[in-house]
Amino acid sequence: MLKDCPLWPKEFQELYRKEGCWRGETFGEMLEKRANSYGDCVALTCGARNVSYAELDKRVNELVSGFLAIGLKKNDRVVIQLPNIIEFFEVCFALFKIGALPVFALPTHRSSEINYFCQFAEATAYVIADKHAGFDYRSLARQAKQSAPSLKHVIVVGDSQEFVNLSTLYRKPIQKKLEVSPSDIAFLQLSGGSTGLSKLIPRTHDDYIYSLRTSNEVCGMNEKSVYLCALPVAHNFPLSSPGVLGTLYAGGRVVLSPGPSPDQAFPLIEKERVTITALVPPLALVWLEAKSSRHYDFSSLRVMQVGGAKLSAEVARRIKPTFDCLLQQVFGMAEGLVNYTRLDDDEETIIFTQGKPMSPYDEIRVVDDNDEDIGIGKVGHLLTRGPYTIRGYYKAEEHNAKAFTTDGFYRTGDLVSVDSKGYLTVEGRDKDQINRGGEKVAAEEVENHLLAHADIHDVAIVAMPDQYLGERSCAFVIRRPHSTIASNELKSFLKKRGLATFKIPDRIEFVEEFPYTPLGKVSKNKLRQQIADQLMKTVN
Ligand code: J2J
Repeated sequence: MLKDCPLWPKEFQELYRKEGCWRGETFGEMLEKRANSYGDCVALTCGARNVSYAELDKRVNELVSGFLAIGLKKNDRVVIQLPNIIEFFEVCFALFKIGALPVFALPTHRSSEINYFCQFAEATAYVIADKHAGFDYRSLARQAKQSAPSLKHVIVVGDSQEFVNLSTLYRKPIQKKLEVSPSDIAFLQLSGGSTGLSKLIPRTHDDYIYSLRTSNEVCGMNEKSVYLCALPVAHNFPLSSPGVLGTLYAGGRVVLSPGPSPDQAFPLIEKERVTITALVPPLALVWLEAKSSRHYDFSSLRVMQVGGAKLSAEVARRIKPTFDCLLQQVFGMAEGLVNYTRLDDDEETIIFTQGKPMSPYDEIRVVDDNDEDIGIGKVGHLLTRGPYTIRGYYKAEEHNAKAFTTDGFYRTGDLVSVDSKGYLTVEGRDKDQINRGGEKVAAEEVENHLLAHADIHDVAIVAMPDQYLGERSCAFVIRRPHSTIASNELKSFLKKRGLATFKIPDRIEFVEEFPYTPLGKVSKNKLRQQIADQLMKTVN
């Protein structure tokens, strides 16, 4: 078992097993069982390539052999940064079978994030595509090798240059007993982060597979389901709610789209007869706008899920009439808890709420600033615990003491209200994070990068309203005396430091001083108000 991962106390483990939530299955066994039951059925479609369950399992076993041959072993951490391609699944399942742990990076991450993941997780391997969307990932690998002494292998899909080519690792399967337990950590998922750098989220086979099975029930997934993965596959939403892994659990078919644009996704919906897909709110808006001018057959589509950020009621209302399918709102988090509106909920519930917890074993508390429970309909902090919500981040003892209550509830950082039927509405956030249309930016992480600039005295980053993304980021900056540094110079400074583009502040406001709270902290509330007022004035 990987060290430094707080797990459920014994009595909860027993409860979740006794209640049949955790059924003692691993991802490796899950794939083998599906290969037995659905061998000839297509598991994955990517471009012209169709891979059956039997082939997937065979390729995975070959890769297990190759991974073992280069020395990968149980509990090794492997940073994976791949686009939506079949190899993502082959690599993940091969690692699951060995008991090595994928660490899921996003294709938009750059050297700042990748170096940190490799260092912090003490990764032994890093798996990339050669190039994707015009970016050469081998340059990231070179930097990662310099910065993380633990990194022994860089494995590349495509032109590998000085690194190992993934295609050379599909070797004759060997008969070796691999000891992987369902209660082992299967992988490390990334948190959106609020304080400093992203935390790593340890998820077990047992808990994650339970979340897939429950998601499948709620979303009506079965072997006829065809799931279009338009969002980046490693993100927790398309990975598991029910996403690509839920679809494979159900014996359905995953269709991989290289990207989420209507030009990429619409033809796939028609051609592959897609039944369900998942979007973040800004994309739902783009799809709504694009639908009338593009004449594709959407008649197979039953469910359009939208989540990751708050969906406005105006946009929600347009989904069903435009696509002639059900809308499902999804409010989830990589730490665990996932809420869904149900497919048979009434219109009002689907349009105005973010759903209710998927499992009867999810415990929800809405509390005031003193952790006292508050009543129905009132806005408070959402706390949760349950059979698929973590009890602590990986190697983060100090942070865990703040992010979890002493009795194990995770402090989500979300402000919600709950109605009499148990449905949640997301009303805001008390974590220091900007939600840029589903992409999470931890203010402190970007502030620390800016503070490294010699011309900057102080900085505070807040969310500002945005019609399209819901929120964008605005950095308030106090320059050092006599400095005349401009916004574009600061933005290129951040880019050079290797920060993912979505984290670079959309706007920089130079100020002489910050407003303070009575307790002497920078008042981010006032700064948010200030920029919102300013934007209102420019609109009017
Ligand atoms: C408002 N805020 C939302 C929603 C997430 C399914 C769906 C989403 C995620 C995800 C996920 C929201 N309305 N509908 O992992 O399995 C914000 C909240 C939450 C944070 C989690 C899944 N859906 N959010 O988005 O770990 O603030 O997971 O705490 O990326 O996104 O972000 P993340």
